[in-house]
Amino acid sequence: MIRRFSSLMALAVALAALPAVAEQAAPASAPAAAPTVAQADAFVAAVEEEFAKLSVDVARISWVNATYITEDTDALAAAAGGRYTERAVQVANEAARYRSLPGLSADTRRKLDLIIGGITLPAPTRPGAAEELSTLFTRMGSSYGKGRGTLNGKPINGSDIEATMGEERDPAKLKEMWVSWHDNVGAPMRADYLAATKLTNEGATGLGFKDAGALWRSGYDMPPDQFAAMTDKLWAEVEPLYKALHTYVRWKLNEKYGDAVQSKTGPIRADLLGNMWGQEWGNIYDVVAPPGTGDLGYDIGDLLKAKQYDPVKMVRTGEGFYSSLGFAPLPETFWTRSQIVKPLDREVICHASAWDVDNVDDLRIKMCTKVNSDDFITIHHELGHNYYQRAYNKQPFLYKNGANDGFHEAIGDFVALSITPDYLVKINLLDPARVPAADKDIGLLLRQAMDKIAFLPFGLLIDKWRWQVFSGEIAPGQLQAGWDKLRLQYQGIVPPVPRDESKFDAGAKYHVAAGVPYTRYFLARILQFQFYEAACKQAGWKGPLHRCSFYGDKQVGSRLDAMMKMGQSKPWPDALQAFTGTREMSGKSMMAYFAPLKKWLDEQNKGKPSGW
Ligand code: X8Z
Ligand code: ZN
Repeated sequence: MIRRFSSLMALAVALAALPAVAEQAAPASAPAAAPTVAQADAFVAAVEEEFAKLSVDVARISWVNATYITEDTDALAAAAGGRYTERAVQVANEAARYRSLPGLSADTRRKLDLIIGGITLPAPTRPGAAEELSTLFTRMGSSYGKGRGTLNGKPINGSDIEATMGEERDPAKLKEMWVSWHDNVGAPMRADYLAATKLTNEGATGLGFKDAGALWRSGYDMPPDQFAAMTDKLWAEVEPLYKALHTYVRWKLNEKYGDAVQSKTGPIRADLLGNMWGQEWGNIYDVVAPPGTGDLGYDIGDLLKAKQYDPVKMVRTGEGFYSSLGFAPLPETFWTRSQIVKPLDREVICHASAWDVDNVDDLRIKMCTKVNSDDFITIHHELGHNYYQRAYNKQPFLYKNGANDGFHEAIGDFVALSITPDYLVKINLLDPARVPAADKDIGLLLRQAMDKIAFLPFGLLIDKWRWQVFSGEIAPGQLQAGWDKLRLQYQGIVPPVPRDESKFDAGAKYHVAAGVPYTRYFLARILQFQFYEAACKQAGWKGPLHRCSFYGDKQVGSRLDAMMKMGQSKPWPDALQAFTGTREMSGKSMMAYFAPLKKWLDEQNKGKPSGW
């Protein structure tokens, strides 16, 4: 999650506009008839000035709410968010009147589009609607933050249950955690979610979009339908790899747990995959490791623990990677203002996020870091947001954003692909004698695929579900059935117990509760391999792609900086070209990275049941 004009509203946790500002300091408003180009330019400039200020107030309220959830901070955040959204919708409506003016500069046209399409959760203009919508998302986000499941009948908080799902192997306990989390966190949100959907749709149609899904799909420098088609095309490119992984993993789970828990055919039971949402499966690598050569000889979490890393040292290590590329150290305030560990004395939103509170250099992360492999990667992910934010901080306000939201999500992951065994040796985490030899390449690739490939259908289906809910294709009485259907269709997984419409499993995923779009993560999973392949080429890497680390490569760093500095000032293909030389998003780099694994999986899968 990142904080900026558009995603502020996506978060819906604290969007402030001082009411006096909203009413009095309106930017040059559009005249009733025949506005001029000069007026359009002045309007855009005034919006940028107004929102640059408002966004800082919002960010501060939002930060306090997310790191100290109480009735009071919820109320403050909801009210502030409501005022901000109300004002954002007002200026979006004004912007619409300038949009088709002949003779506009490319920048003004682009900025008008960003003003109109940049509101992720727009509200209808009628009085009270914006605050109502903001209250709903604040409540759902905070409920998520305060959510508890159970383990052995005892309450367990969100960050603990998330980590335990990765470690526990007893199917009865996994089932208890899965069911309790989904029942306790998701189901109670159902009515709020429906109300919020209705309001968001009304807001989106008021701005001229078919529905809120079309609005969400409009932020990619192409028509919404074309964007949907592009995501399907990308999925088709990588789907064979997912199918092969699914076949292999199901077989291994059946070997481990037996037919009564995981059958040899059909879908995989969702709670057996080492992750609450079945979105990344790397935590069960031990269950699927190739016989003989599967033991990689190290696990990042174990290495960190052995060297007595604490969360702050993990973040310092992440910073060290970016420094090695030539980026300036994080500001001192990053260290004093970030939430790196979970506070013991209050409720917070543990789901990781990166913040840029003053739109310049007040960078922060908010995590409940545990010393394990997942959080080591997540730190690099969050820092990627922070370095991106700082890189574009000289852009005008409306361009302080990723080339598209997938780019923002891809930077840190792309960097983390460089966490190879050789890199771990360089930073003194791994003993050189324990660097896995070439015969472990399949194991290394499989470990990566369990996180990277497994995620793809999940990354796609979350918004397929929301797009269908927004469009009405999934009816209000079918939220759960629609969710289960997509989970089965794309991921080939099923809940460990039957679900009915009193449940609301989608709400047990943070981004649904908080109203944060998710297709960005699907795009990022694809893009990060394009960035990585390009960086390794720039670095002159000769060996197998997955062994490449561009740690310390200042040339890669400066090309990355050049792309990130562009912010959202140009259509995303321009940014992609600046770093990779190509203008197309494509699954080819990802397929190239995993090519040896695909071959190996196909051999393993011979004669095994495939599909579900
Ligand atoms: O939400 C995140 C980041 C914050 S932007 C931790 N991610 C997605 C998720 O956790 O569901 C990163 C990977 C996918
Ligand atoms: Zn992120």
